[in-house]
Amino acid sequence: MEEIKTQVAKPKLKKPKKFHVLLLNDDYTTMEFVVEVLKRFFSKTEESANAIMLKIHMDGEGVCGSYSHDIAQTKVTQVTQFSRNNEQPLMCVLRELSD
Ligand code: TYC
Repeated sequence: MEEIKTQVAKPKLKKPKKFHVLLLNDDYTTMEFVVEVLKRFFSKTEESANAIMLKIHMDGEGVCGSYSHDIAQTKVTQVTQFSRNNEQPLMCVLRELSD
């Protein structure tokens, strides 16, 4: 009888990468608008939205949340569209997290 050889496949799953969504400071976007963005798109409370906005204002940038690539990219698109619709130059960007 012919011998049947089987091999066990190595697991090929990699840990999904995470991406930070950041807001960048500028001189023109109003503080009120940034707080509204943080509440509307990142589910922040008034208090934490204010703290994050002030951190961005002081440091130049700040993290709003971390997500899978698809969700992070959707947040960037939505925030950018909302900002342009409201004539605000606010910049929202994606940054890959090193693990
Ligand atoms: N620097 C802005 C101002 O003084 C406020 C601001 C905060 C703008 C955070 C952008 O991501 C930002 N009106």
